Amino acid sequence: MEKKIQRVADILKKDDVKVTFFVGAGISTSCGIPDFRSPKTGLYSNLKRLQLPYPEAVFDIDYFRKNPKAFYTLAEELYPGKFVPSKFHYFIRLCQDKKKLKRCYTQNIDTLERLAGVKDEFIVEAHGSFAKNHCIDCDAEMATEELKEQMKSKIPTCAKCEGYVKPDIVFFGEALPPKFFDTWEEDSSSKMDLALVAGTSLAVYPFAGLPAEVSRDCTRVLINREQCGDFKTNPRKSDILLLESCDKVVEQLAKLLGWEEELNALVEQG
Ligand code: CNA
Repeated sequence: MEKKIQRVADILKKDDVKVTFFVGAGISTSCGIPDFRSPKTGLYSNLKRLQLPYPEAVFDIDYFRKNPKAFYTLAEELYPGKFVPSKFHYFIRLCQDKKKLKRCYTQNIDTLERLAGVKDEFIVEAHGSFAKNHCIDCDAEMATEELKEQMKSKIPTCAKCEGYVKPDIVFFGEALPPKFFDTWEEDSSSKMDLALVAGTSLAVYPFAGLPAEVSRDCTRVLINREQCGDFKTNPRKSDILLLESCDKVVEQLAKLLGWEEELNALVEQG
């Protein structure tokens, strides 16, 4: 493992080399936010109490129209504000500070990359976030304070048309934000040195298809508990597989880069 992490460090140490992150729920499990698919601890295996016809229904726009309660039960637990970033989130921030960050594509809706200090220009929230809220019928916006207030006693409802309001997180059956497609077009057609895929089962498309589109001269790294996606079905000779916990890997990586103290300082400052 150490040798493989050293290979990543050696690439990152080179002048002008930048890293592009592709991350998922696994970078936030150490913050106390369950992922979807981990057996026993994942959200999908703990959804029995919501009595869903199938687990993904909780994030399905058609199901939400008929039964918004399931999503709002979960939203109360997942709502940003209760959690602090992990070592991994701060590692992304440190890459930014060291001018080594090209972009951070995230499937997460917890906004912990922002909380760790990663700037908007570097973040692509492929599945949206809780930052804004809209009516699913007339698209009127509802302020977050109002949404939170209504959540205390009922399903948030539009003042204009009485449609249900939901945060702008992308549900199954909804389009991804234009920023996702525009930024990927820009990034995939320019130089990419290092693609670091972490904490994702690479199961949700189109996001899951990105690592396969990374150019052949770019080194792909997978930091995950399991081998998955294109790393499994179409492995490349140059791929680096680090099947370990995300925080542990960046802890070692920071050590090899000589960034350990700075990373710890960021974590401690919170
Ligand atoms: P997923 O399908 O649950 O996969 C998570 C992956 O991470 C699995 O392969 C796990 O083995 C792995 N994993 C879990 N913990 C760790 C760890 N500490 N170190 C290394 N690997 C770990 O989640 P994906 O992100 O792939 O699925 C995409 C969905 C999940 C997106 O639409 C998200 O919106 C959604 N989601 C987001 C959050 C969040 O915002 N924190 C939480 C739960 C689900």
